[in-house]
Amino acid sequence: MAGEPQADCLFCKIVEGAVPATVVRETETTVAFRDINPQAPTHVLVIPKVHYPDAASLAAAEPGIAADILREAAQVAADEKIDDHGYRIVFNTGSGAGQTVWHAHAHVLGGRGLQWPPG
Ligand code: DGP
Repeated sequence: MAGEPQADCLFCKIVEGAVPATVVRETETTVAFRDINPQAPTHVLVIPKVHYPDAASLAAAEPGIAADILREAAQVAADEKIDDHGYRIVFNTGSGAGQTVWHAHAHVLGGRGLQWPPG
């Protein structure tokens, strides 16, 4: 069923605590944890506890939780003190855009200069 945990999903396992992660924030609907392969001094992933394969399908089915992700991303940026210089929230969507984990997630990146276009 839509939103249900998937047995083969790495991020569902992190939500369940079956795979360890460095969790920095948790709410009723979201978990935020440090990326295992950081691309910036701060690189945190914010994910919904429910399983949707990407941000677009999450937003279509659960717009309130999609908004929670953005709110939590901003809170992570404030907690990490990267909001004064600016930070980036990225949803890679589709393999052509670099998505490798098929559970919706926002990357929160900051703590260094960020180039545009991102490449
Ligand atoms: P994406 O390429 O947009 O699907 O981002 C997936 C991110 O997930 C990537 O930056 C690396 C991160 N990642 C993959 N496996 C793990 C893991 O086991 N633990 C943590 N903390 N992050 C992971």
